[in-house]
Amino acid sequence: MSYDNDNIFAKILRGEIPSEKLYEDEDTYVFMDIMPRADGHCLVIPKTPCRNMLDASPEQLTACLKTVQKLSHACMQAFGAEGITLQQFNEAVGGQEVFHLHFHILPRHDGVKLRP
Ligand code: DGP
Repeated sequence: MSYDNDNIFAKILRGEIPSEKLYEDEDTYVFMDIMPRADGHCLVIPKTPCRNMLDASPEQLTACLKTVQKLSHACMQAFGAEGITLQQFNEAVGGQEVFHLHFHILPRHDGVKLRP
């Protein structure tokens, strides 16, 4: 499967579409999900082209997961969360809608279900 340079997250990385940035480093970018299923729902993406986890290099996965852990701690503190749900979809049949690798960070509170 190929990488489409015109996917929405590639446009966000190029600054062609606005995003609510939470964090950035040399390898990764984090921004709020436009359709949040929990307070603080954000997305971690690599800055380099990558269709999904199946297409990722070890370096891209390592960089993303380091940022996922860092931002999970930050979200726990910022949103007073008691836990984190991670979600990551691969290919349309696996639930993927935007074809640039991303990890959903979903801060969780006791008794509060994820919004649909
Ligand atoms: P999925 O590929 O199934 O993980 O879904 C893509 C997610 O990306 C979904 O939760 C909504 C979010 N999303 C889609 N378009 C935009 C956008 O333009 N901006 C932001 N911030 N999030 C988006």
